[in-house]
This record gives sequence, structure tokens and C-alpha cells, in this order.
Amino acid sequence: MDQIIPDRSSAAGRGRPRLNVLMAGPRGFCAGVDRAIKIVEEAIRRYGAPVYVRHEIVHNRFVVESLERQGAIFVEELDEVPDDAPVVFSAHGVPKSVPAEASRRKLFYLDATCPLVSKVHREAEQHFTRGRHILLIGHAGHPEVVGTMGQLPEGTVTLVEDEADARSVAVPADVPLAFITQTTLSVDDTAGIVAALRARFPDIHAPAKEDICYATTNRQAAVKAIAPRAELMVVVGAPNSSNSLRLVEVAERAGCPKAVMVQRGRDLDLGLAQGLATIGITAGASAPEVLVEEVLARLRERFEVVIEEVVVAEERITFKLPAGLHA
Ligand code: 10D
Ligand code: SF4
Repeated sequence: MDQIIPDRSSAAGRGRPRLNVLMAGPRGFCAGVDRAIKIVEEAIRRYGAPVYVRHEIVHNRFVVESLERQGAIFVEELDEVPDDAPVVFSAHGVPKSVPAEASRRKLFYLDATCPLVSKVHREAEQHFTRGRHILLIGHAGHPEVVGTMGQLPEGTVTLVEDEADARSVAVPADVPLAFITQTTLSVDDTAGIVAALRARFPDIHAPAKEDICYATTNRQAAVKAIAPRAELMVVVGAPNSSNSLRLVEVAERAGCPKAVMVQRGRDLDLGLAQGLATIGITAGASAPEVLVEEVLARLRERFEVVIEEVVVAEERITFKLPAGLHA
């Protein structure tokens, strides 16, 4: 479904070079991010500031700073949280040791782990219960990977980062295998890694339904739809945001000559769009639409912007707040 929206500030744009801007749809906030932010806001409203948050609630500085202004305090570890303050765990999920330690200290905590990440945690537990060794496809050190591996005892989950790992990973002898994945991976890279695993281990158990989430899949599909027409892709997102980084890669692989990530409108080098006819814009699942608006405003400083929305999927999914925080 394509929709052409004329530049609302076209009067101001007159006389400037025309720039066609393809807007990827869907882009920006997913249901898990929306829920996680609401959990922090609602916790501040109910319990008063400060509310501590373990790790960036989602990987976006603008979101984090907005919540800080409302009374959130962001920390990396639980030992930075005082005994008498509520604490929220980020959308990326936490190892089992974190709620265990919070309970031991009798902290009041709220878990903002996205339900689709929790689903992968449950899958991991089921495989473990059935005696399977687990291969987790994901990026080393990412908090979601740390959280998922931390659902089970050490040594029961092995990380596979790429096809080379899939071809060489050592697994325990005579133990059935299963794989699970991080939710924000490249759909295409993961297909290659899974094919390599299946070639080596034909009986490996796969997720009933993909672990890569709907939001990741849809945002990559939308970028693929516009990349062949765009001479430049601007991805609004943060360098520590896995799903946003994947959009940069997807754009370039799908035929866009150059893709750049920007955190704010002011970060965009307008020189990159000079002389181009058409560019694309998308935003990672943790990037608010207001930052996309900033990028458009920045482009209008130099160009007459003509917007075309290219929507490949409609998203209606929403997640309820945890029990106790319902309105
Ligand atoms: O790095 P990332 O893509 O996993 O996280 P970000 O906070 O950017 O986006 C939301 C995705 C989550 C919470 C993992 F599913
Ligand atoms: Fe949940 Fe997917 Fe959003 Fe991650 S990107 S928070 S898994 S909906």
C-alpha cells in the first residue's frame, strides 16, 4: 500500500532541490518497546520517583533521557539499586540470577522483558527439561543473549554467532540438540546459519514458530521494499540497538548504495543527500517517531521533501502491562 504525502512545508521548500523520501512502514516502536516504556512511566506514577531501571529500558538515548526527566534512574547492575526503591528490568530480558537476587534482597521489581523474549526463555527451558543441548544463535555480549543464556545452568547453552560457528561448534556427544535465536537478528543471515546447522545436525529441534520477532521481520521487509529505489538509507536508531544495526545491513544488501545510522536529526550530514533524487528512511524498534520527524525537519533545511509511505505490513499487536500495573 503506497501513499504519497506532499511536503506539508512545501511553500518553504520551493526553490530548493526536490528530494523524494521513501518512508519504510512499519518502522519505529514495536509492541515490546511500547510496553516497556509504559511500565517505567506507570511505575513512576504509582510509586513515585525515583524508580530504578536495570540497563537502558530500550536502546535509545532519547527515550532514556526522557524517562530520567520523569524520575527514572538507570543503572547496569542490581547492586546499584537501594533496598527501598522499585526496580524495572529492561525489555531485553535478564538472567534468572537477577530476579533471584532481587527476591533475596526483598526488592520490589517489575519485569519489562518483552513477552516475545520471554517466549524464547520458556522454549530454552523446555529443551533443557527434555535433555537437549541448546545452540543459541545470537550476538555475544548482547543483553538479550546474556539473559537467554542465563535462564539455564552454565554449559547447557552454546552460542553460535555466524555460519562459521555453525560449521565448527563443538557439541556434547549423543545428546539431542535444539536451536533457539535472539529476536532481533537478520532474517537472511539466520536462515544461512540454520541451514548450516541442519546440514551438520539433521535431527536438530527447531522453534515451532520463528524466534525472530514480527517487528524485526517486518522492519527488515519494509527496508528491502524501498532499498532498490533509494540512493541513501537513513536508519534512525542507536549503535547498541541490534535490530537497528540489522536495518543498516539489510538496506545495503538489498541494493541501496549507502546506509547510515543517525540517533538524532542533527546527526544527519545533509551533504550525503546532495544531488540525490530519492532516499529512504526507517527507524529501529526502539526509536520514537519524533526522531524520524527530526530527520525530516533536518532534510527540509536544504530540500523540498516529497514523502512516499511504503507500507509492507500492518501491525496491530499490543502487549498488556504486567499484573499490578493495569490501569
Ligand atoms: O538491541 P536490541 O535491538 O535487542 O534492542 P532495542 O532496545 O534497540 O529494541 C528493542 C528490542 C528488544 C527489547 C529485544 F527484543
Ligand atoms: Fe519484543 Fe520484537 Fe520489540 Fe524485541 S523487537 S521488544 S522481541 S517486539
